[in-house]
Amino acid sequence: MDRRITLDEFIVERQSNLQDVSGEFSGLLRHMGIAAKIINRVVNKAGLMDILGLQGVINSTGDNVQKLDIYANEMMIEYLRNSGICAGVASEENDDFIDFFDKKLLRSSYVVVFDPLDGSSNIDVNISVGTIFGIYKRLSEEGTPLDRSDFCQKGIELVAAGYVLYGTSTMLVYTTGAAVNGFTYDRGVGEFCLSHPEMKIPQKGKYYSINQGYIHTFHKGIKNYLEHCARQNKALRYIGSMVADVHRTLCLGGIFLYPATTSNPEGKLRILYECNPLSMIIEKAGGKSVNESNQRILELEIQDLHQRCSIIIGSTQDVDEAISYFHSVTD
Ligand code: FBP
Repeated sequence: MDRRITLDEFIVERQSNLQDVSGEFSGLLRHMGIAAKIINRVVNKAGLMDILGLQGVINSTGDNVQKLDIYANEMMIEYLRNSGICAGVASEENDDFIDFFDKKLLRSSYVVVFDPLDGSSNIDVNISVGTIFGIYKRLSEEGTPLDRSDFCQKGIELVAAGYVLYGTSTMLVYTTGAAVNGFTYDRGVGEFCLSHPEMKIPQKGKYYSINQGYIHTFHKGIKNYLEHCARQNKALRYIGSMVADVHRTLCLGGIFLYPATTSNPEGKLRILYECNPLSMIIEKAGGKSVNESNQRILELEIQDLHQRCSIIIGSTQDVDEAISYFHSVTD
């Protein structure tokens, strides 16, 4: 019986395609897989541990931080630091980037940006949450301290992006710029195994995903588009965890929108560690990702680690249709 190829085997097999002579990049990808397993173990039994609920702290983007957010964040930082092949990280849960600078560190030409646990509002109620990550090649010279510019790079500079979805099963989906591949965690062998090779998003889908509760604060064009979706009998699906909503969109097609609102005039979601990595995944799967001004998310300039943007992401035909509605409305 054919057995499933594991994530490690898959990465090693493709190391030559990546011209990753040193194996450093492949090593970093493998470390992301192990960090995912460590977080998955706790997410799966969170209800049995004293790890649910709020930590009682507010993070740099004003969110009430959950205990599990902190745990996942510490695991990612500790694990990437100990890998010895990651120069530093920028996380949703830390105001500033963390430089792992250490004279002993041999080679560290990559930095990692991540949202340790996306969908915090769903953690305590056992609804799917996720980890989102992006890998950049550092701009500053190896063996020297990192600089903010090593992190504030456009999404088009990402060398890899992915997410882990802690759902009915745990999946890791990533791309290094070519295909998008999905791996499902097999508890029996403790490995992520290739389950969704070369994922492609349908050109059009029957689902739209948005927090319609904010409709009174949306731009007229968005309201018109939502009326159009209703007229088209498009089905509304909104989990409230971006990873889960975008994963469904990747698999079944459709569109996920988080527009600007009065409380978040720039949009709510963060470019660096939420929108860019998921936009790379969707684009490499044949979809599209833009903001309300129809600018490609991956081309947006980043000045601040926690900069926000509006986002319309999903099947190309659906995104184009939505944009046509926004632009048909002249304020
Ligand atoms: P965090 O949980 O990582 O802060 O992410 C933000 C997020 O939870 C997204 O996952 C989700 O799409 C969105 O916020 C939900 O926001 P809202 O509750 O305003 O609809």
